[in-house]
Amino acid sequence: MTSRWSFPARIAAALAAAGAALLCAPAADAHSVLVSSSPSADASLASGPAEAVLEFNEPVENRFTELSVLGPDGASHWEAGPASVVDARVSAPLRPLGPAGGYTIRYRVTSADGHPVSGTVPFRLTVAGPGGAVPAATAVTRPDADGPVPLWPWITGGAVLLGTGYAVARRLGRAHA
Ligand SMILES: [Cu+2]
Repeated sequence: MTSRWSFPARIAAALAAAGAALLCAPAADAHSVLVSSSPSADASLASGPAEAVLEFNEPVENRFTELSVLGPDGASHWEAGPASVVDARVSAPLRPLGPAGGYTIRYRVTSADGHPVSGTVPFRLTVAGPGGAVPAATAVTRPDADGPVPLWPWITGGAVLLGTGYAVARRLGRAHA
C-alpha cells in the first residue's frame, strides 16, 4: 500500500467528517415556520378570543417559548398565563380584551433545529371588551428567553464524536498492526 495516509488515519478522517456532517446538519434544516394562527393575521374581531393559538409547520421545542398579546397601546399585556406547546401548536390563554383597536400577538419559539424563531401577528378588536390589562409588573415575561441558544452542547457533542472517532481508529489501527 502506497497511500499517503495510513489506514487508521483514513478511518479517523472519515469519522471526523461524519461527525462534522452531524454537527452541521441542524443548521442546514429550515427553521420552523408559522403557518396559521387564531386570531388569524389582520383579523377583525367583535369580541376577544379565549386564547391565542399559533400553528407551525413542524413540532417546535418546548423551551424559551414566549407568547404575549399586546394591546392597542403597544405595552399592555393581555395573556392570562404562560404559553403551552403541544407538537406544532403553541397557545396561551387570554384575559377578556379591553379597548377596541389593534392588538399584536408576539411570539418566540425554538425551532426543531434549536434556533429561535420570533414574529408578530396583528389583529383588531372592533368593539371594546370588558377586560383590563395585566399590570406591567405581573405580565408573563421570560427574561431568560432573550439570551442566545447556548453553543456548548454542540461543542461538547462534537468533541465526543471526534474523540470516539479517534479511539475507534486507534483500536482498528492496532488490530491491523
Ligand atoms: Cu435553524
